Amino acid sequence: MRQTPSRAPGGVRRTGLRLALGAGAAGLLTSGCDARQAYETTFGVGFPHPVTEQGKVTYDLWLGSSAAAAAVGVFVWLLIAFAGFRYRKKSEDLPRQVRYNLPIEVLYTVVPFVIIAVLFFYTAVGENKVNKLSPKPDVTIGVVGEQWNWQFHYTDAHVQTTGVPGRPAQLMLPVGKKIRFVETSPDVIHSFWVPKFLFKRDVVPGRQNTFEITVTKMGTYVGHCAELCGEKHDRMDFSVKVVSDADYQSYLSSLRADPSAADNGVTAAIPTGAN
Ligand SMILES: [Cu+2]
Repeated sequence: MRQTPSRAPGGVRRTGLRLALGAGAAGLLTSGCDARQAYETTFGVGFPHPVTEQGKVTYDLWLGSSAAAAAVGVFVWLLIAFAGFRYRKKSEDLPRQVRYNLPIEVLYTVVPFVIIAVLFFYTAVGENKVNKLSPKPDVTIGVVGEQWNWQFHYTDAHVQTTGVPGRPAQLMLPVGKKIRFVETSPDVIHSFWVPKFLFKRDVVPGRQNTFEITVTKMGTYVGHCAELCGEKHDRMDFSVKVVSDADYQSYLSSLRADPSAADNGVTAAIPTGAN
């Protein structure tokens, strides 16, 4: 008597698996946005969503690093679980004692090195993008961090806004423009930090630090000093209001006509010789 082929159930299962994988892949292709959102939700782990072109670079680096860390973590947990179950105590006999396994030792030296090299590569590429300065920025803003407040120079309007206790400075910026920041400090090290920009840069006495940012989303964002700069360091908050270019230009015009028109802080013409 012939036996019923035993491959049939397995074949059905494999076909089902192929169909499921195909449907999954098709779903991913047709809902790229959903896949991206799921990727961000899984690996964003607390990072604010960026509102600048440069922040997007930092954000993507973070997502990639988190995904790599998760992959390594899961792999290590699986290895631990495997070793725990496979080699758990089975008798009172001493297990076979081994020393040195050159291939394994080379592997666990080389693999972390490769992981670090890949992370280093993407970090260096991302850092170069974030630090890139354009030959001709659209707007230049002077940033002065001093104990214990911020001063912003609208160099195009020749007007400055200085934060005072109870009235922190508000920096107005146009959306979609290349904005160059030139930082100086008359006293100690401060750090210009806007969390939603995913960026901070130290403000160091005796030197000018420069960076560029292009904001992609209008809104009002909080900023802080991220360097413990003295007793009243906690006072060093400010805000950044990002508006359309037309609104920014009319704001500059109003500042030129009447410096006291600034929303916050104390505004005045930039003294001769300052940024
Ligand atoms: Cu400070």
